[in-house]
Amino acid sequence: MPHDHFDHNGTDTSGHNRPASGAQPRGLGGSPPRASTARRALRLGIGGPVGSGKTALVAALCQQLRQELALAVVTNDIYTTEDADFLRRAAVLPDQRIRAVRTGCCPHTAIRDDITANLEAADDLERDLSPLDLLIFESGGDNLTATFSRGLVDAQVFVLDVSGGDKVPRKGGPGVSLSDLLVINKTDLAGYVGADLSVMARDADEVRHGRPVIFSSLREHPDAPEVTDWVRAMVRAGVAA
Ligand SMILES: Nc1nc2c(ncn2[C@@H]2O[C@H](COP(=O)(O)OP(=O)(O)O)[C@@H](O)[C@H]2O)c(=O)[nH]1
Ligand SMILES: [Mg+2]
Repeated sequence: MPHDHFDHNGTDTSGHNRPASGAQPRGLGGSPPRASTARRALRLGIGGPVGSGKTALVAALCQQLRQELALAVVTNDIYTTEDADFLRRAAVLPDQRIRAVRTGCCPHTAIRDDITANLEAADDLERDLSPLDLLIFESGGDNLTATFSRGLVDAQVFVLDVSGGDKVPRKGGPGVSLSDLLVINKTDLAGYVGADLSVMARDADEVRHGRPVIFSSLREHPDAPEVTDWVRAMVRAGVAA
């Protein structure tokens, strides 16, 4: 693991508290090289319904990109720090590169309307870990209307899964239609729920007018290779404002 060596005092679980002063890095010898020193981190939002595979995707991205990019993650849950705890247990990044925001309200509000807690968490991470190449925000699970404020993220990924049925893409909504990337996950379950992937592909193309769609099975391909390539290309392209 290319973990850098921080102590664990700064593992803020609210997103509001400053890390303890002891949380300063002891050494950055293991830090991955930064892709560029000229621009700030790409801020990438990952939204979508509860259980569609957002945290599994965040874990995959961290594992695939942590050696080549300096990255950190902010999770959003209503009452708990469940997703951050999962990512820490899975050791996808050093603990202090993972912050949990407890939204206390609909996570949709915290990523679109009142983004203060997320901005604070991002500022803390940028201050403690700078320079970063990539900052990932995972929204708490939400419905099809979830979108990120452009004041918070530069690009957004929306994750659906096939178990809701093949009707979901044609229901549209801003996440499905307007996200920079639509991921349709759990293709391994399509046969069990009678979902026709070609219908999902056709309907997604229709509502997205050429914006990209990637089908994935994180069960069969936990590395999420295509999504990883897409994120890598976004970072390299310098999409960050
Ligand atoms: N069968 C299957 N299960 C998956 C896949 N991706 C994620 N899961 C499982 O779906 C559940 C919810 O995933 P999670 O990442 O927590 O979803 P989130 O609520 O969107 O963050 C977990 O039990 C995952 O292991 C997949 O591609 N196929
Ligand atoms: Mg999650």
